[in-house]
Amino acid sequence: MTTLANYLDNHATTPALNDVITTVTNVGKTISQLLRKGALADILGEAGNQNIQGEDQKKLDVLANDLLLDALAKNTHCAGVASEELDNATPANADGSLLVLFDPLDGSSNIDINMAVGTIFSVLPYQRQGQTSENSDFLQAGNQQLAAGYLLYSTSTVLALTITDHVVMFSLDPDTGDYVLIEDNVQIDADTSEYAINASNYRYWRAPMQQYIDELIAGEAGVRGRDFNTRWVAAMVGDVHRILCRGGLFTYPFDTKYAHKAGKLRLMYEANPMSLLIERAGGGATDAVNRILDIDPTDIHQRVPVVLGSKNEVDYVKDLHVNYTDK
Ligand code: AFP
Repeated sequence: MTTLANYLDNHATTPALNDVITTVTNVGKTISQLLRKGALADILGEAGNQNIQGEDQKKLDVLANDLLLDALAKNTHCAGVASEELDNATPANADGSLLVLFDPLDGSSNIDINMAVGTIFSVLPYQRQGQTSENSDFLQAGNQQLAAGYLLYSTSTVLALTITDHVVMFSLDPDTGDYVLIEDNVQIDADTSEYAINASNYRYWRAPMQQYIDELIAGEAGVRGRDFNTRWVAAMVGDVHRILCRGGLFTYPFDTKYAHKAGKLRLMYEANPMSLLIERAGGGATDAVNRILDIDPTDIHQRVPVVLGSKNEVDYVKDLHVNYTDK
């Protein structure tokens, strides 16, 4: 049996990275326990305020955020933290060599209905050791990430993690508190017949995305020549986990539903970490055309359209967009 501690001792590129991932995943154990108690822990429902995204915060959004913030503030290797729930990045230890970004509770609209939620995290290098970190220190492309992962709180609590060139998965043993290795090299099939999208936004999509989904719905009778199936967890962590387990395509495309949002998902602490995991597992991740990990960020909360999953399907979406001509 290999635990996360064993794995990190043998694979973490530096003791600092080992320590920061240990801090984040230890908080994941606490969040997992709180979710298991659910309504009995008086942690469900609204917190009564909104985050910078203008979204109503759930009690657990705030609690998960505060637990991560407090733990990382005490970690000497962490120079600063950026969170979906905080307007600006929070400086931590100026001598730290790492920056940590997270969505503390992704899919929080699922909490009150007892459905899957998760924590998404990303680790970037801190280039100005000895100085107080600022928002601008976090504006690094996703291809600079030193590590990325998520905790999925579902029927069991699973950790997916990439530090080097592959993706590993651990399951949290509630009896021992250990994360136990269950997959040592996750690989995604290049082809799929399963896709995840919130189809209620169809009228807001660009024409190429409408055509792509029309083709999938046409199934065997259409140009794709085979039937497709859909899944939608309404928590990116759940959809990405399914794709890492059995392939598929996930997309939250560009839409005109809200003028100031390119799509819904955030680049720095949702799309980038998930894209690193997907690519390291042999999949693809684009904004429909461009590789997400190559996007140079301009704001820690900027949004980005996302198409990720089975490589050949992601490439099909790109070709369709690049070669699209109005009929
Ligand atoms: P919440 O955290 O507000 O529930 O949003 C989750 C999310 O950012 C992502 O995890 C889902 O894939 C997506 O939004 C679901 O969006 P819709 O509610 O529009 O389907």
